[in-house]
Amino acid sequence: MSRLFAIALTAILAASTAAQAGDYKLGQLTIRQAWSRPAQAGMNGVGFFTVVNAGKTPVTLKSVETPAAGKAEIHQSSTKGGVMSMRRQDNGVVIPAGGQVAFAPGGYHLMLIGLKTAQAQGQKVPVTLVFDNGRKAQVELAVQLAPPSGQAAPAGEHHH
Ligand SMILES: [Cu+2]
Repeated sequence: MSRLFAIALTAILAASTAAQAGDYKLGQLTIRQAWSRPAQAGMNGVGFFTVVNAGKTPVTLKSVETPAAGKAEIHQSSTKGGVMSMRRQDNGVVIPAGGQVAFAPGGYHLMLIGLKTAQAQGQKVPVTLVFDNGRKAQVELAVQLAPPSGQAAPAGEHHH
């Protein structure tokens, strides 16, 4: 391969992997398409996004912090016998090396318990994602009615 060609190829690769608007980078992690739904003050809010781990080691999302609610937890929804329930994920959620996990309706989500103010469409809700390596990602959830187009499939499905 000629040197010139190699340089051109590198440039193309760099362009195609450039972060999209609304992506948050934290080392080898990318947090994509962070969003929430409208909700009233005092109610619980949600948080959805996809975490992509380009690194060679798994990373665990341990906890979440937000000034927007009394407290924030990581939950997983599941359906058993037609009944949907939610469970707090006290051990966090592992993002596999070279993989991704979607926080999406029906699966993993952030639960913002006791919203201090109403969340209206178009607003941004600040949350801090705390990972097991001690690093924190500041993310804004875009309040909207429907999932962003092209959002990854719910948690549990892996993409290669
Ligand atoms: Cu929940």
